[in-house]
Amino acid sequence: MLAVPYMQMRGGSSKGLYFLASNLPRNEALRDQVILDAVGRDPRQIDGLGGGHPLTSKVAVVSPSSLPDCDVDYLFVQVVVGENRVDTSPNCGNILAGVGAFAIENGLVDAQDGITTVRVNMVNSGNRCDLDVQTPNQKVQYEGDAAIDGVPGTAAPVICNYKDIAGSITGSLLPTGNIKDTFDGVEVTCIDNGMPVVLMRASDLDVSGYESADELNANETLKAKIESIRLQAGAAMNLGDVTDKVVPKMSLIAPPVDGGHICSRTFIPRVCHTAIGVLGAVSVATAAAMPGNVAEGIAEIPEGNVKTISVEHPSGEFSMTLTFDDQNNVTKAGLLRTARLLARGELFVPINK
Ligand code: NQM
Repeated sequence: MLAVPYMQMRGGSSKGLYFLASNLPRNEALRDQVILDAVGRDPRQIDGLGGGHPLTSKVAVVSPSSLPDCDVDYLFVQVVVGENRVDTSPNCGNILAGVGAFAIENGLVDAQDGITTVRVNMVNSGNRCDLDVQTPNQKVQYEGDAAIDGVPGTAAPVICNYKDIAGSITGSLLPTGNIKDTFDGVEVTCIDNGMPVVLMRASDLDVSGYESADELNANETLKAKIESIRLQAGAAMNLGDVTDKVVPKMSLIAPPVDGGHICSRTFIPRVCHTAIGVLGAVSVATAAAMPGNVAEGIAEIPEGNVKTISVEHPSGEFSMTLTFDDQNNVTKAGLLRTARLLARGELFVPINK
């Protein structure tokens, strides 16, 4: 067996394995085989450390940055549950929340006394995010008073400041060139502000948008309709054939009911998220703030160039502060996450099959 040093962390409302790139094979195909053996190849991931769900089947590969103004490069790898393959097309803002602590714990960044800013180059999208990690006495602090929905208890805050994330994967904020498109007779808004997402009015798909994730996951008719729209929208968003990709994500939207600005139920892309992805939420909020989008008349978006927008989801809400320029581009997205170190040590993977 090959012994691979690793850490397991909860990053935001996801959980994943974190590796130094230097501890994995350099060759990408071999690296992905090691990752599949580490996380698990079967639907239950019984022969690996994954949890059998997209949110617990994730990996961060971290290395010193190739860019002069960043500290580390972070590659996100989604292990596609039960399909024995990985997808590196999307980014993940939840796993990102643990990257700062991981970089400091592994000596890639020197901790300051107080707060350490770790400048991350997000390799999947080529965008940047600065993470403010709590480091009193130059040690990473995981415990604290910050709470995020989808995670029990409280932990130390990690402030994530994303820069210029429009068109992260598709090349443009509105990748179809339109604020609204129609697929299978359903009006949608296709957007990419950190994550390619398709917004659809829940009522147009014969659901309320307030159902639990379990109820929506049990609705096979709905899931088939969403997948048909996804395949057409993906091609129109310059993502090609998305049959085997985990983007675009699919968000059902409805009027807010719990003090937020818009209510969401997001498929990632075939399982309904029990909360919402970080960058998924940023994309939903950005779309909802643009004139003519499919959420007009549904979302209640605050005025001004700097807006704090709360996206309701099945287990609470997700708030972020978006700074818009005069062309309605988001120049900055600031949000709160937490992270926790769960385990560190060596993970064993077979060498010969
Ligand atoms: O959108 C789920 C998650 C994510 C991704 C997903 C994420 C993001 O909750 O930035 O965080 O959309 O697959 O971790």
